Amino acid sequence: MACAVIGLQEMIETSAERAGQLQAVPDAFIRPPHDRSPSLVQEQQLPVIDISDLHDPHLRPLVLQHISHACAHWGFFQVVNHGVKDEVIQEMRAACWRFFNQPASERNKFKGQENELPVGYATSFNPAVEIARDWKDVLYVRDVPGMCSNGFNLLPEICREAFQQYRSGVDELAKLLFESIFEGLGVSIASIKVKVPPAAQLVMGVNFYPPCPDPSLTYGISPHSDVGYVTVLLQDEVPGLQIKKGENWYLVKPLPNAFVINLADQIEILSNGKYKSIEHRAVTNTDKPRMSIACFYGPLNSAIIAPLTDFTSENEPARYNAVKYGDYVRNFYSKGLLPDRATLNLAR
Ligand SMILES: O=C(O)CCC(=O)C(=O)O
Repeated sequence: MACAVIGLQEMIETSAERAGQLQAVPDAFIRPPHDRSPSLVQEQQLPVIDISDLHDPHLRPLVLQHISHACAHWGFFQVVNHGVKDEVIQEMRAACWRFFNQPASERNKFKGQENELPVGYATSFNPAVEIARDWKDVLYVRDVPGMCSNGFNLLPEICREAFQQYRSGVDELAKLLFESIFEGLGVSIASIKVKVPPAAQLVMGVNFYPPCPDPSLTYGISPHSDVGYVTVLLQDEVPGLQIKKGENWYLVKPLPNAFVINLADQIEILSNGKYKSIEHRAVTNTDKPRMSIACFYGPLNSAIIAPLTDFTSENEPARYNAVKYGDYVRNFYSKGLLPDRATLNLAR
């Protein structure tokens, strides 16, 4: 379906104000004053975990302890020595830039808002319902078995192979982490296979945030929690990602070639709230474009997700209702991004 909303990048490129630069934030992006990013952000570094020892049966328990501590206290952590080859990461970054550096006429061949197509080039999250648009465009690609064709085979040739290679590497990492997260909670790998619907769908979003004339008026991406199981995010060297812990916001400092891992809503539901899905957002800056590549792993849309009996008892009743993941996703995409982890209300 063609999308009528003009993308941010195109708006900037065709700006008549001064050869391809906007001098002010257009009204469509300006948030109400009570709903803008406060400037106070904590500097504390999130956990950084070397996961190479997950493959060593003697050292694995120690790494699992680190992961479980990070999940319980932060819900967000960075991983290094993760096994995804450096050249695969570099080629992926280059491929993303190749896509966004094309003329608008080429990019717009893929135009379509999120959740509409197997591959799409979209702007903000859901401009049809947002009070203020986010300062970003996104190239997304989906592999949702049973729902649509595998978008990775439909990408433009200038980036297809790099995306496929990158996806293979990150799939392996996600599987390793998915198992480790449950093992850290005391669920054995054998039980996970029986009790937890597999992480069988992937939505990848390449976020492109152009420099913004006044970052205090708008967000790169509004506060939200992710809806699936886990997200594996690659940032570039430009800071922007912030997460909420208690009442404070923390910057996730970019580390070269580290992946940022975060827990999403379905892990909170399955673990009956032992682990939390964490609210996060991205802010913009005046000088540098920023790019992030998010891989959102989730179950099949037909999967029913409910707290595992491992985490419920007479004293600890289920805190979430069973939900069909497809309904959860539909609800998510029908709204703008919601703060305060409000997507979880569907299971409460
Ligand atoms: O750009 C980032 O660092 C965050 C991206 C994000 O939260 C998302 O794509 O949902």
